[in-house]
Amino acid sequence: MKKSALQIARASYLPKLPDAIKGGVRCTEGAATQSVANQKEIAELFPNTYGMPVLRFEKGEAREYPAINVGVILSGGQAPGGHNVISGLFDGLKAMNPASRLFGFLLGPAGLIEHKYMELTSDIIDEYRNTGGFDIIGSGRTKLETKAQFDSGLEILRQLGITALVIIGGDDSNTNACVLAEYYKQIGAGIQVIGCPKTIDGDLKNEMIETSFGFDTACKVYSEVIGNIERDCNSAQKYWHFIKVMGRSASHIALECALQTQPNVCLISEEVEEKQMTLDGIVNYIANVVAARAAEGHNFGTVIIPEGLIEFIPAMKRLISELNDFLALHADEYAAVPQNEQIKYIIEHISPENAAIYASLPEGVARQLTLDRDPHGNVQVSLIETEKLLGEMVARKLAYMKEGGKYNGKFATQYHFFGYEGRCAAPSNFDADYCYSLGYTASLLIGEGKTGYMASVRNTTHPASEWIAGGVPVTMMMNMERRHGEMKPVIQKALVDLKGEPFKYFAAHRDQWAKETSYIYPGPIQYFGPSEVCDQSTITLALEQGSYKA
Ligand code: FBP
Repeated sequence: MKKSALQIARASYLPKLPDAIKGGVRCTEGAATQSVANQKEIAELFPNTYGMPVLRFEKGEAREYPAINVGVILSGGQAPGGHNVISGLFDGLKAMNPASRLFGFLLGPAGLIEHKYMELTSDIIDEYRNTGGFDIIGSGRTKLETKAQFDSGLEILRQLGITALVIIGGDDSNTNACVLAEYYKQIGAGIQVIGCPKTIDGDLKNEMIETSFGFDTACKVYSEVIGNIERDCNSAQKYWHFIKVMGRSASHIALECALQTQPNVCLISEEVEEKQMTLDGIVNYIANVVAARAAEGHNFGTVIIPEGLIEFIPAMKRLISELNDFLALHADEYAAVPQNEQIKYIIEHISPENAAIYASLPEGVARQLTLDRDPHGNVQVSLIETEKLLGEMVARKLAYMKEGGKYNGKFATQYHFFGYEGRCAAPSNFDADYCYSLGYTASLLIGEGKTGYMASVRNTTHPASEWIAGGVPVTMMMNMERRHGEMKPVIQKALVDLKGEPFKYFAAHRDQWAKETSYIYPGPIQYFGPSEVCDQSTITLALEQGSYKA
């Protein structure tokens, strides 16, 4: 396969490992742990994997490990660095015993259930070191949650002589990994299950997991292009750019991109929800920023919008929920309504409060809210063009303000959505090292015979040599949440903490960024060059760990 010059040069990059795990290791155990909430319920649901201690690897004597066959699965959305998790796992297993073997299940958890797999040999692994994407074995969103699936998985694991499985995924996939670990332990299957924290969304993090992998690279890619747009915007001085960035529910990506690029406006869904903001309130906020800049002769600007915003606006959430229920019950009747009467039909059939909001939406968005439903009958929020919704509503508001003499500028818009552009980028040095260390740590957890653990690498704002590698029991991160009408044990999702340092820093500067043109242009990720250019962590992580230098 033909390769780019960067791919060729990058293939020889040797990811850094924490010093503590470079040679022989010993595993130290902390005190027994508790789940973050609902301790009694979670202890009852996980009698075999609850309460285990946090583990830490320290330098120790080299020792012999038996050869072992291990399986690996990539689960959910792509995130830069997945290939390095697999290469770290592979190298770690081979370092423990060169006769160990690694099998990859294809296209996500479905590969395990449907017995589709391939052996990952050193030739294959070498092709994928330090590359982006999940294409080495593919990924998928099949949920691993029923006994039948677990049993079907067990059949192929037994056939291949696999006694440990590594699941690389987000909060839901790692929750399911823990349920699987518990089940295999309960039935005495002799299969260990270890998780690795993946998602560009950055919402799988807590005291023991400082960041999920991929967040660093994806945010740097989006910030590069947002910076380029800001520079274009400041050069031509004629457009307002409305930029939506991925992040299904949490706004970590939007916040990090704002910290890196200092746009005129960035919305944070968690704040919108806490302040119970209305769509109108958000539109007024943006329109006022536009008007204030216009008064200074600046008819241009940038607005960052988190993908999940719409579901955090309380009134929109209620509207979407009523539309979900209504369309589930009246799908056929609605389908028979002629297209030009569909909006009117909805307005006449839903509650007056929701009908008023629905009627106020631009036609395109109103249609998206009723047409695009997922297999569970829910609207697919990520397909709603929130950036256009806000741009069009701000334009309407400004026209109204103009009539009242409160605005006298020009408002022309450009729209962007950045998501898939960043999920498979070649991992930054941070992600390349972090992912490799996570995979290597997973191999050590396997070597220790552990199950129900997630690989954890901490102290990540320090040089990689000082990183702390270990394992955290998945049950420690769990609480009970309502899912599809039932209370379920799940890993607690980390939304943006409005009392946390990253948000506080943003909130302290946003008025200035709104008024002035304070753009920062981060430029592309650098893989070779001075450490202060190539090895920076995200600003979120630096602010959280108290190492940010403004
Ligand atoms: P994961 O949580 O599975 O890592 O995926 C995150 C994400 O990239 C979201 O940011 C986005 O909303 C979603 O996946 C898109 O999903 P899909 O890849 O199925 O289009």
